[in-house]
Amino acid sequence: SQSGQDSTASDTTAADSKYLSQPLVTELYTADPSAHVFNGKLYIYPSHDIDAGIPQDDNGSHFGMRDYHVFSMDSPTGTVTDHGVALAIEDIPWAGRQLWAPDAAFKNGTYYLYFPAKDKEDVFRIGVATSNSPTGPFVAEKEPIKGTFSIDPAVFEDTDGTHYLYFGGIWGGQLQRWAQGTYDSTGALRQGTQEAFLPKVARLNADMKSLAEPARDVKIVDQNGKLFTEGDNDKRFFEAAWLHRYNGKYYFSYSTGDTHNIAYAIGDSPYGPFTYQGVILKPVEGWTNHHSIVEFEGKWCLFYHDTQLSGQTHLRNIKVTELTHRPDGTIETLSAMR
Ligand code: FUB
Repeated sequence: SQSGQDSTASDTTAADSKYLSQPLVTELYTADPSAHVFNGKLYIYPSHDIDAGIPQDDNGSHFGMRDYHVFSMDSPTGTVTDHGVALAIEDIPWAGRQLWAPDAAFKNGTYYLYFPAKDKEDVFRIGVATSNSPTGPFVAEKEPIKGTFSIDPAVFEDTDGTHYLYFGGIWGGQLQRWAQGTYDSTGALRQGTQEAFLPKVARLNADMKSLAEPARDVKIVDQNGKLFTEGDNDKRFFEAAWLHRYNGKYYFSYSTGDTHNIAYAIGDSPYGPFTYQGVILKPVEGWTNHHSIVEFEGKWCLFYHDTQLSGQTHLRNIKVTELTHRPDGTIETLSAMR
């Protein structure tokens, strides 16, 4: 099945014009779009939202996704092709439930799909699956990646070919349960003046399926070099890590979760520290906000989602719009609703 952004846009009603852009896919619900250019073509690796019939709670239990589809586009304004099921939960030996936001990478003829899922003990882990095609089908490894936990993997390839895996998310993403380095189901969220939890990063081994080092904290600091507290919840990391490189600088972007911004910070190394700069995308319709940033044919694209098609927070639709780096390297703030 196919869904063209152009045809969707031509169906736009007056009421829809309040949105920054129109849904890329209308046949299924999609979210958390991780976009990459492989062999000159744009590929999108989103979550596939379904109504699993599970009531909404603060742990995100209502996000009960069971498989992934991969989409491709010839251009950011072109037709979107759905390549069908790329990986299903039944084919992931260790997974119990909830296939959340994935990402993908390419190396030496193999495509890698990274994804979070709860294991059979209900602990979020990050898995990897491989394919010789960017659209799958992907074959999952038997075990999750050793040394990973929590959610929202994002893989960044630096100019020297080194790959880094970023991950983590608080609340339902369980990052607070790993505060001491091992899993503690009673691990509490932080409050007020306590230091906010930090996302994680580790270099990947050449096999792309294992960490080359223990995961370390990604430090996000204010203009004075100070880490954020939990009380700074309009700026601190919540989930949805992404890294892109622009003019030799590293841009770490993420969702502030309960305050619904996509924020960003700039650093000189993929490991950080990253200095907070501001908001890329203001809150969208729906509770979650999750994005990716990719350069395609000289233009920078911001992929994101909202709930325009369903009006329900767990049934989202992916979108794309242009992102602008100003001459001084900062990014223009976008408002999702006009
Ligand atoms: O799609 C499920 C979860 O919602 C993702 O993993 C988070 O980033 C949020 O978008």
